[in-house]
Amino acid sequence: MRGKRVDAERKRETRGEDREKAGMKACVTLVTLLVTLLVLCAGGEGARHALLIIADDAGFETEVYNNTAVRTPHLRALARRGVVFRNAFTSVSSCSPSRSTILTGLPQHQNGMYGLHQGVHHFNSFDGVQSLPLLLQHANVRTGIIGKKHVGPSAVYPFDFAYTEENGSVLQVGRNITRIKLLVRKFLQEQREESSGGETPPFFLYVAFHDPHRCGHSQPQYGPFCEKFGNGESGMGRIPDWHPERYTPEQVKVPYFVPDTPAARADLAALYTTVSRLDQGIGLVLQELRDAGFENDTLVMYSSDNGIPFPNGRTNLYDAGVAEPMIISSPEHRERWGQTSDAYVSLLDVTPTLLDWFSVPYPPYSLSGGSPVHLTGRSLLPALSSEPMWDTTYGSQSLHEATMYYPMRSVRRGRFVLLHNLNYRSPFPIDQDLYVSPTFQDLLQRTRAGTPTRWFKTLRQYYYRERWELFDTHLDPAEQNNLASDPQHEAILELLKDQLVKWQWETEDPWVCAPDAVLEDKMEPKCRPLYNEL
Ligand SMILES: *[C@@H]1O[C@H](CO)[C@@H](O)[C@H](O)[C@H]1NC(C)=O
Ligand SMILES: *[C@@H]1O[C@H](CO)[C@@H](O)[C@H](O)[C@H]1NC(C)=O
Ligand SMILES: *[C@@H]1O[C@H](CO)[C@@H](O)[C@H](O)[C@H]1NC(C)=O
Ligand SMILES: *[C@@H]1O[C@H](CO)[C@@H](O)[C@H](O)[C@H]1NC(C)=O
Ligand SMILES: [Ca+2]
Repeated sequence: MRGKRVDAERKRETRGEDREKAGMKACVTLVTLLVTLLVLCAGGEGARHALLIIADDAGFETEVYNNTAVRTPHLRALARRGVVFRNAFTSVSSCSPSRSTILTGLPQHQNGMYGLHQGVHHFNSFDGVQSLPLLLQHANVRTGIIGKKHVGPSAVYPFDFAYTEENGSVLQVGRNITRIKLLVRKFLQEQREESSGGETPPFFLYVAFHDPHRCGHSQPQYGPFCEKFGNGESGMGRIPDWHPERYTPEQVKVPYFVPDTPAARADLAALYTTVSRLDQGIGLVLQELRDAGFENDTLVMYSSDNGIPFPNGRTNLYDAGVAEPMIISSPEHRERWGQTSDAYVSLLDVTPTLLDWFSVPYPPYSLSGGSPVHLTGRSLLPALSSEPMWDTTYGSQSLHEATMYYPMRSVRRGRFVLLHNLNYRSPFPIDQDLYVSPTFQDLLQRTRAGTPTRWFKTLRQYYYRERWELFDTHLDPAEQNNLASDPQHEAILELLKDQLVKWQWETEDPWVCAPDAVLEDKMEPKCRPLYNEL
């Protein structure tokens, strides 16, 4: 904002020089105008701020998306002050890769975060990536992160204020909503203290809840979704600000991609309880923003990094893995408050949106030494004024855990989605966290025993996929009827294949020639055939 103002002043100055020749009077008028502008600037009016709230593995378990079984009053309140997107998608259904795309605007195959960041494998983005926090820092926007970071290296993702799993307990900074509230308060207080002469500098605060991620793999003592952590029961500790909401297995709404079994229903009920902690945490964060007086200058974005951790969900590029909740609330765009948008938007749009909000340009640079990097996402601010005609999003997944190599690329356009499963001859891999979950264990046991699974697929279908999958999501929202070999859909298949590969070239995808050719990228990059019968 301030950058924009300075530019405007410079332009006015240049124009002023021209006019000097035309007459002194005009010049005096201009100087007066300039002084007025400078005074306005120094007055601190108009500094814009941004708050990005990302939940971990959250889905549509909220009334905002018409799930009436869950109570999430704070998300509902946020939706009343913003636009709800019904077609928001992540490009990748895995934690670190998704967070890297949120914070860079570049798909995982371009920024280098191919898989999860934690542990010995610690996937990282490339050193040269110019991330959102880096660009904002260079533009004198103060940056803060509270909660789950899960990306690296530090030099690519710098934050001025950081309370994350890197220097604390992820349960505390990501699930203890009292702790999160106090950290937000601290950040905003420091922000006020940085004000000089009444001017509050702009800030970007990223609150990355660890809720409602599963827990059974890491802290099983707190229940499958850590739904007992801090509930005041013996050994669980207390989170003073949390009033747990409890649900019975009969109350939950079972999504089409989850087996309707007692085990899965109990699993979903636990998820709902954890969603209540997320929702109340969001309420506390927004209250801190109001109390600190920033409500009317702050863009608030809410979304999640990937789909819910159930079979067909997280780690898949199917709808259940990539469709995300998304609410954007802007104090400067009230005309669409309370409305829903059908525009197709992507988490790759978060970085362009926030750069636009702060009037920070994306710099020219190259990662490959070849063509310059450019963002293929877009600013979503126009959608806050009127409904746009955006109808396309892209997907790109390579790994989740290091052993879970299953590269996929996808394009969604209108009612059609095309998926390219590059390694379709290997079984689809299962992550450790899902494996031990009550829902998946039940599915395995039922499959082995030959009893009805009450699932919409067989495990065999789930593990073994066609190379190309084309679905008509209007007629077939569960994506079960593959049209890729249907002659009637050949035209749309070819169109989407072309569009997908074009995006892969544009985003310098190292997998662009796989699986039936090799990318030779010296001199003129091209695909050289393997004759491997794929
Ligand atoms: C919820 O349902 C109502 C009524 O059918 C519909 O108008 C609204 O768009 C739905 N909201 C979302 C986010 O899908
Ligand atoms: C985490 O890092 C911040 C600096 O960003 C520091 O102020 C804070 O004390 C650290 N927290 C812990 C628990 O070490
Ligand atoms: C949550 O954080 C608050 C404030 O730091 C602390 O008093 C409380 O014990 C914490 N709760 C748990 C369950 O760790
Ligand atoms: C924000 O604006 C509304 C009216 O538009 C006003 O009622 C409220 O007090 C303002 N909040 C702050 C923190 O200035
Ligand atoms: Ca996640």
